Amino acid sequence: MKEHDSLPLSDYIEYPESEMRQRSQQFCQDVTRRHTIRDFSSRPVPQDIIEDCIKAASTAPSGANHQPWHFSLISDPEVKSQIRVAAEQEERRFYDEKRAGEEWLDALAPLGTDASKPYLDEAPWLIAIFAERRGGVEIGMERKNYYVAESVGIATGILITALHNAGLVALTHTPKPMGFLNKICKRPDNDKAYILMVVGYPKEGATIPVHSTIKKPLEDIITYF
Ligand code: IYR
Repeated sequence: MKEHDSLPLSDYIEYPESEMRQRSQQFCQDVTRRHTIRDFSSRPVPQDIIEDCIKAASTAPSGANHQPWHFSLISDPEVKSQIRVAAEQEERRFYDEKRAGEEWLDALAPLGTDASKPYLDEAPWLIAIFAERRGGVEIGMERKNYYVAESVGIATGILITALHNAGLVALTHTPKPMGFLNKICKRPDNDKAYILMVVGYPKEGATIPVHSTIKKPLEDIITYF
């Protein structure tokens, strides 16, 4: 490798194989209990817990370590309501005016979703995740970012897992198009609204669609060489 500043890897922990097996199985069991939820309670969630989950997400690997993500944390009912109004407007075009097209609407039928998004008002937190097309490793740098969608996708995956680990539930909501989020969250045009994460506790009697519990078996998703 070329000359560069480096540090010893000091926080790696190696486990005996039996413990690795136990830990990997335990983690798999834990994340199998994660479900995408659309029935949210309005019970508040302390801000510091959300911040810890975002801190976990921000450890994600990213193109050239530019960390091309921004998280707008929304708990103000007025802002949530603005987001609901704008999102439902897009969703009505998507569902009711059939902008989605028949094939897409057919694919969504087992989820039972429609243009009504009460959780955008009801859940205690909305996290608008933005992908920064430009930025660089330090704030204010005017550099191109790389593998932006991949980087933000990985960070979002860690965020979802961290939220679940903390005992919260989430919905990865993607009203399309999401340009209205730039305006409401005061993000520059260079940012692409990536996902609107709805976060909180499940409402009493919350349900999950049977469709979402059907997971592909390993033999269908792995090939060995
Ligand atoms: N954004 C819409 C539609 C939607 C699209 C997909 I792909 C989903 O997996 C679920 C919903 C909505 O939130 O209803």
